Amino acid sequence: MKVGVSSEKEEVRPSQFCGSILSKHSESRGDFTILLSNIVLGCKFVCSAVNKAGLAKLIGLAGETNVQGEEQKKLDVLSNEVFVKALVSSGRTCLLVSEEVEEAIFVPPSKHGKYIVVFDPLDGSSNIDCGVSIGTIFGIYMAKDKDNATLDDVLQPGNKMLAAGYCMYGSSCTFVISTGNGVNGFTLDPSLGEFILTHPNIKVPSKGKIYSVNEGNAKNWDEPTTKYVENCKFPQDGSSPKSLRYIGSMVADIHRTLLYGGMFMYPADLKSPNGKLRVLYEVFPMSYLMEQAGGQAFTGKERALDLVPSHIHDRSPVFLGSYDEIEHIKELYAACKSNGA
Ligand code: AHM
Ligand code: MG
Repeated sequence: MKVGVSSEKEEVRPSQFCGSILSKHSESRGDFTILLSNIVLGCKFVCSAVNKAGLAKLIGLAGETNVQGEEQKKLDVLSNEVFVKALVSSGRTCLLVSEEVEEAIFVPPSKHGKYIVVFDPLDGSSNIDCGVSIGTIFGIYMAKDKDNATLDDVLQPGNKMLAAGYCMYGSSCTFVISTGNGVNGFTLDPSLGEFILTHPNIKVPSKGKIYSVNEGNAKNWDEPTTKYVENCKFPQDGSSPKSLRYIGSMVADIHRTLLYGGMFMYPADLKSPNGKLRVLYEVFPMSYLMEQAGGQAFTGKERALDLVPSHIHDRSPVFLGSYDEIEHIKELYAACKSNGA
């Protein structure tokens, strides 16, 4: 019997989806495949740690504060170490940016490779202790000169990313990736220890019946966000109200949005004019995936992937989801601008 969810499908691994990268770089020697294998290995390791977190006493605070001023959890610390080691030891990276580390990490020359990886090793950390889905998010850039990489190599718009993806540690472990040629999803078969292609060529529905936002911030929202959510609840066109779903783990909320359609947003508000989510390793990878799946990502001012970060830990408001939903929020921002609001 063939391995996979459908008996008609061959077993396909994430590294086999490197085709579009390899064809863009005819000099390719399999470096990207090796890099991706190490990322996947890191995900399997973190998945295993997440699954036994309660038993191994890996939940709770580690007693340190990260660069965002948030308390680090033990699993955050562990996940960061796992990915830094996996990426450095791949010998294919020269520069790393992690949510958990204040400064960019310059890889020692003996391990230099041409890729730059930006990542959030364990996103949704407020959900760890209650066993709700959490995940790893990553994006990959290419350095101009691997032996002289600088911060400028990483302070680039998201449209320069070569690939992006996430791994969700939920009721199953799901790895989703795009190398610029569509989006594919894989599910970890724990008995094999391998990711199997279960969601080929993911396309986000052009309309959606779900909106996803932390509504506790509503009193500080701007007018377009307020109007959008009001319209979700009290549509004026006779359509049914939308459902609200908010997990508070970006990976899980985006995964649902990719599969079911709708809108996920972390907008600006009066308290946080730049929103909460980090440009390089949260907004960009998810925006890349959403566009590759046929959806859109918008900041309230521009296409999210056109942003140019000026600092590695910059934040931005973001609206991600079905094509038509993002068109709607764009119209609301445009109307607000023309009214001078
Ligand atoms: P984290 O990197 O500290 O986990 O924060 C990011 C998370 C996202 O996964 C999620 O979308 C958001 O924070 C939830 O924030 P809030 O609790 O303000 O709704
Ligand atoms: Mg995060």
